[in-house]
Amino acid sequence: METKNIKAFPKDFLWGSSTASFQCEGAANEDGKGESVIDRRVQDKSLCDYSVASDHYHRYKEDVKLMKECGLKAYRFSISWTRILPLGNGEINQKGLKFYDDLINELIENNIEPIVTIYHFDYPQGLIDQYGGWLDRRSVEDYVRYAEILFENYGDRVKYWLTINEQDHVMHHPFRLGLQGLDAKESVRLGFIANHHMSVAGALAIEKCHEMIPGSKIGPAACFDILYPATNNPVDVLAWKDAMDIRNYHVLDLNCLGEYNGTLMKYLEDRQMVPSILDGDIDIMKRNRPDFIGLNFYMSRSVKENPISETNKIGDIDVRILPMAEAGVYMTVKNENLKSTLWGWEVDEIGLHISARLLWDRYKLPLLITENGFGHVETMPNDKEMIQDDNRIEYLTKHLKSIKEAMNLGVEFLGYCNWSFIDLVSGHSGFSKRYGLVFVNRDEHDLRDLSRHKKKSFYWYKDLIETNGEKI
Ligand code: BGP
Repeated sequence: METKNIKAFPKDFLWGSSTASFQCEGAANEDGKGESVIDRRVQDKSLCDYSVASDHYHRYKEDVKLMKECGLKAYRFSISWTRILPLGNGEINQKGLKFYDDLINELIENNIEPIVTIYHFDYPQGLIDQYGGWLDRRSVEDYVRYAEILFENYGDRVKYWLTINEQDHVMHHPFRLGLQGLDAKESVRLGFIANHHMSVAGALAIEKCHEMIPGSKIGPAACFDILYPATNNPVDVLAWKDAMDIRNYHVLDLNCLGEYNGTLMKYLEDRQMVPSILDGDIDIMKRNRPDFIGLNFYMSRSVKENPISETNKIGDIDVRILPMAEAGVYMTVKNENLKSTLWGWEVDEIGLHISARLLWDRYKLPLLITENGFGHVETMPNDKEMIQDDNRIEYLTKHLKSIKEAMNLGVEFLGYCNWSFIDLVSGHSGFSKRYGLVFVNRDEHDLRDLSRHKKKSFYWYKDLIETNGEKI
């Protein structure tokens, strides 16, 4: 609805920007870093050279200087588990600890609040080799020990923590679990086992964080690509409700309520996919509620019914990026009302407004936008020019407006971190899909000079932060 007297952003709003370790650091084999599932997957450099990424490991001072110039109040980054523990458990690598110690000090000296993601996709290959990683219960203990090391070493300076980035993505992408060559159905079944272990591990990390760092705030970073019913036919609305419970709410229900929702449990039972839940697991999750929800938002999707037939049987799953369709549950269809990015992501700022309100109604936890951004192809400008990324500015402006509107209706927000500060390696599309406020001069294979160049959106964001979002 139209509302009057839209509130201003709060004075302590965390205007920030995000990255993740493997996507920006590079130095994949330096200073004792161990191998992660990402390193294993990208040994074949046909897509892109990840081992250098944006070279942030060597240029972090220059990058923090740019953050300072932009006026960032917060920087969300992830710690590479295998820099700290090369095998995922066992010996600590002091050089890895030192890198993040230096980065955190640099941020604090520049009055930038560090927001640390404990684990963002780059799971230790060593734990896959030892016992199969998240599929084994031992993964819970190893994750918690790793988190404790971070709390012990950085807790005096870091107050904001994120447990796991996009647990729902990890469980649906076999390569993030170190799995290969499985059929879709089996990988979904194993994904739910991993999901349970991640949920318990995340809850135990919340417990430790609260014990070890008084006044700290910790929560999950969840991807919530909101779904819409494709039509007002009740069968499509019902498919939408099922898909929301099974695809969108299920991880946050575990993280924030300590519950397997009823729809999900029935779905798992019918497919013989209920993971083993030990006595006490539900209690661990229930008693360790996060302080906020980190929300990664990029797009919406639309769904319709997907009736069972002779050729479309229960358990049939179409795995492209995520399970996009399931026989007897739902199928994803194009939304003709929305424009898409070059990668087919349907741009939908109103979807962010609706998501924020749905999450607030269900969990009553403040939101911290941990990712939101526009991926596009951009080329190095000549000396006197600047990249005119007006499309990115428009995307970010509209999404921030939605946040303000949701705020006006009572939703609490701690801050906003766009994805990403500098250009970095995309999760699926190499270096040609750029999100940064700062251009990094390289392409997929030619590393060029990796120099940094401020885009128009950098100056737009700087101005916005200076005026506390007044122009939104
Ligand atoms: C999120 C991930 C990020 C980032 C982003 C954009 O799912 O948390 O790591 O990659 O999506 O996705 P992509 O790089 O595939 O465009």
